[in-house]
Amino acid sequence: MLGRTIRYSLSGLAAALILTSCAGAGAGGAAVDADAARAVYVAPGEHDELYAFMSGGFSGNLSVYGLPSGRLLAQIPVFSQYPEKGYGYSEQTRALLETSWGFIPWDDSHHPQLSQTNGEQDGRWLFINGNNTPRLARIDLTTMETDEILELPHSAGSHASPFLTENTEYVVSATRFSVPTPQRDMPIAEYKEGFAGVLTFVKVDPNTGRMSLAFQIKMPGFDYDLSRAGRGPSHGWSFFTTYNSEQASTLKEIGASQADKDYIAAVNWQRAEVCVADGRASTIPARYAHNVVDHATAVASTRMLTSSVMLEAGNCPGMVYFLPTPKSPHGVDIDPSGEHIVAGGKLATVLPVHSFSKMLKAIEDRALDGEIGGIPVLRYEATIGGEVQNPGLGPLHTEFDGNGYAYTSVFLSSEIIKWRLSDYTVVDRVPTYYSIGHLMIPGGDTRKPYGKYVIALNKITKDRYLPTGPELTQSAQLYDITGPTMRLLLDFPTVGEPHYAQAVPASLIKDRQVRTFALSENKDPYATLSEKDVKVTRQGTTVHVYMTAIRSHFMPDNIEGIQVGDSVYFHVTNLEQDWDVPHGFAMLGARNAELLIMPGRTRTLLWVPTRVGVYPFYCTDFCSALHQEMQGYMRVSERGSTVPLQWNTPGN
Ligand code: RUQ
Ligand code: CUA
Repeated sequence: MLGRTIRYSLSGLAAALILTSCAGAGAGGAAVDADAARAVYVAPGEHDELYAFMSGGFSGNLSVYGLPSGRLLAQIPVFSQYPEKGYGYSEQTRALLETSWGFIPWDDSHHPQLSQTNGEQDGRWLFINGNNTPRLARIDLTTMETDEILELPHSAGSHASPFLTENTEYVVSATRFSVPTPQRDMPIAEYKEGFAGVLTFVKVDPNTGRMSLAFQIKMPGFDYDLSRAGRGPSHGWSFFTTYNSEQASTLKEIGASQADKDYIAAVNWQRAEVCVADGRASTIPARYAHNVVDHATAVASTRMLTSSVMLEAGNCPGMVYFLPTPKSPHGVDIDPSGEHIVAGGKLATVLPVHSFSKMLKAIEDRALDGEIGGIPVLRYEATIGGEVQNPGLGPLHTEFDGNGYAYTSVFLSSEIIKWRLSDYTVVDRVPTYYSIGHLMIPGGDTRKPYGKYVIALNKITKDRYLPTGPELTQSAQLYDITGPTMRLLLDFPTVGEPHYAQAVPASLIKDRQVRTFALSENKDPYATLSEKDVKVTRQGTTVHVYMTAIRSHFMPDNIEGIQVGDSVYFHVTNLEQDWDVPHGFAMLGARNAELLIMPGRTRTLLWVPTRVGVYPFYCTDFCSALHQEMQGYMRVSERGSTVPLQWNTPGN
């Protein structure tokens, strides 16, 4: 407000200076001009140019935004129950949240990754990690629904996850916290002797996307933070940052910050495949859940698996090398050519960039600096391609524009730096508001970035938005990177902490969006495909209601003969075959969720009535002019009552 008042009383340069300094102090931020507004304006009825998939952080889910407008389009539930859609509550989806620990209704999701073919986005699937209870999820981009969740055994905090090889051969994941492997009861003070870090390679079926655990690699007990796979010449390798190579087991903020350098672990997974085929790995007991949605029935089910293939890092020569890297690095990112391996040395004064070709040469020349647990350590001078000077304080993550420039997020100094890959020189820097974590260029981790925008994913917003009590929104900021200098265009709030995000040109997936599910192909065991087939059955205290929904009624809509304490399963089939006509279902006193049923689908909600009376249910989604009439009643009698089970049928 103050900035605006002053602007009217000044003119020209003086006004601009004041506006800029106000924005810098975060006083409402007027640092952008009308050009910026035009650049992000998507007129009513027009579509955005890109879909952005943003991790929901501690919400455990994923949100979909349009870019450049920053408009929120959808929330995709993944690791957390989502009552609005009945996700994780309906009988068809509950199994997705099963784990070896039992049913877990939440997680912390960090890194969305779009599937790739030849190092380019193919618009088929999106993978995302569950960080707390280590899991990987796959989302089908034609339905924007979670299709599969695989738990990762021998892991603890799957943070370096999920990072894809360039043809989506593998989804790769590493444990952040080393733990006793296999798990056992042991003193924490014996961390160095007994704890290990495990890297997991999950195979992806190229036709269906189905995941299966291929093999794991047991590594020294460091913390494994982030990862990226090589591409082009470095295809076949995956890179992982490590910290706490000191192997401190307490007060890590000090203990893990002693050494000048930690390591990037370079893992040749094609070599690992050979060692596994040669029988150098052992099959060890494990316990993990694999949850899959059957496409015919649209019902998820869980299979518990009991073993995994474990390769000791030291038992497969030529598979793993350590690249010394200053200091407690965070992100590791590979440029579109596959040559530059950029580490985010979060406590380092320079940004170290290893060279893949020098790394191969160092391996050939045996330019070694000792070994750790049978893993050769390469000499820093032999692998480093260059150091970016003056990168700011706390560089974390790097993405690429495909035009020879890299963009690195810098947490402590709250900025994005743009630097040239050819000579490691910083050419531009812009502030972010505030405390940027990840950043994202659409396709910025592929061979072909869509280098028009960079998005800052910020941890803290302070005074940027209207305050909302003690908890403030996190946010994203969109910058134009088509010119020589970066230009801020837009701030927009995000749902949960936007750890990472990926974006894809809308043209790649928008025409493949499923509009309805074919009713004739609905193989849900409780589907009711026409109104004349509706029925209610009782077996002991279990009641199954085979119900249909179509504008603007449920059939049956009146049911009597239900008793207190029954388990009533409402199997509601949406008979609509039109786009954008879901029906909702809500039952008074239901203690789990409502349902949202897509056209052609069946969803099931369990209701256990606890009181005698007559209670309504209704459609929660305003589907037609007579939506308010879309309702019915359940009559609940005493346990043991003689009221017969009855329901109305069409025309009756
Ligand atoms: S992390 S702010 Cu969870 Cu990807 Cu770097
Ligand atoms: Cu169906 Cu409202």
